[in-house]
Amino acid sequence: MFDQVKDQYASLGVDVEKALEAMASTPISLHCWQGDDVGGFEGGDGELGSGLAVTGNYPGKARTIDELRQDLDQAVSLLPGTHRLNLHAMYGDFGGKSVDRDAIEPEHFQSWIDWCKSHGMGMDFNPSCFSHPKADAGFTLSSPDKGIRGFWIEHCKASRKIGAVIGQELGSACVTNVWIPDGMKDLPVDRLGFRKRLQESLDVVFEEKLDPAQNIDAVESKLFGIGSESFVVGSHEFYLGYAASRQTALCLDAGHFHPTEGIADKISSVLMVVPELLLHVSRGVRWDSDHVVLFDDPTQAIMQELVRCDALPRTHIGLDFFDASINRIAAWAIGTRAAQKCLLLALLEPREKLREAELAGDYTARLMMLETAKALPWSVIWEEFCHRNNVPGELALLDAIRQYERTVLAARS
Ligand code: RNT
Ligand code: ZN
Repeated sequence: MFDQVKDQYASLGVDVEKALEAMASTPISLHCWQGDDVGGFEGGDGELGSGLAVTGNYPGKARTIDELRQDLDQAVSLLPGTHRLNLHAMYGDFGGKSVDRDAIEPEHFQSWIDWCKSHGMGMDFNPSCFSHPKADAGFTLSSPDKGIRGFWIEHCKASRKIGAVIGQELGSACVTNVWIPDGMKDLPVDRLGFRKRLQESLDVVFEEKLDPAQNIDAVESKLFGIGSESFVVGSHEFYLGYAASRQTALCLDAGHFHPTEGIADKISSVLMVVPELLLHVSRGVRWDSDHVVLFDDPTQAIMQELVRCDALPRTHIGLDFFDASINRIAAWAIGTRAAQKCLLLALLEPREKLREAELAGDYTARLMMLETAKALPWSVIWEEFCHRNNVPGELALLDAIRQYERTVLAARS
């Protein structure tokens, strides 16, 4: 079956083995926070704030570092290919001590680095500028309070240093992504003041030059959050300008735009002005609700753009969703595999033929071929990819998830 399908693709000028090689060498950065509803291990109340919300109370959530690692192991065993871990600063291994955010050190992340090393995985990092008393007033790096601003500047600086150690130890650059919740429920009168302060703070955070082979800085914009409906300091325009002028990477989160506004069309433009792109592949439903990613049109469009623009080498693909209403490991597996399936479909596109048709002005052929490509048996290639990686195919996935639920998660209540 596979060989037959391979020939079929070859007749359209598509090299299936090359597509599979690209799949194998494109990691997805697994966000640790799907495993415990963005709780972290600081030993506080784990109350999520700053406009983020996780709904649902599906049993079996990871309560400790060991449980989270066990769950990540399980998730990884369901994913074809080699992936990365995306860790938030609040998930440090603090050994029961209370370490405030401005005091985090590489040593608090050594056990995660070792975990990644033993798994042959790279690692990405994020300062956690939310769910903290010093973020409760709604502002961090743009706060009018100098002390608050200073605290978060120190946290972000410490995070970059940790990022560099991660990159050095794992031999693969760590993407350290700064997202802050700063914004207002109601209409501000001094937008400019907040944005100037944010720019100044970021410039201090990024002052120290780090080796890009170890740490890559990224900044993430947002449109609105719960409690920041009228104003977000770090808007898309703000960060596009910031990243372009400072040559940092830009993070596009699929849920951070107007509900019908996709990020796919932004990719080619953004890559003209910033060196690298970070994606938070997510799915907003009516709002930035962080639903599990699906094999849907917006995600397909994102992956198509990455392939069509030859942008994979300059793009870091991360995920950002957190659903507590379903089995959390299933959420990781379904969402990550959906992103991978979209990428595979994009890699299997008869690109040359489509491009030729477009350049010749033959839009009839272009439209027809796009439809034909959807109808080709791409899922046979997907099953082959799963098989070569010794992970369950689509029909075996649910059983594997249920088995772990019965043997491991059920014991956690
Ligand atoms: C919030 C941003 C941010 C967070 C994570 C936890 O709207 O998307 O990326 O979801 O850092
Ligand atoms: Zn995000």
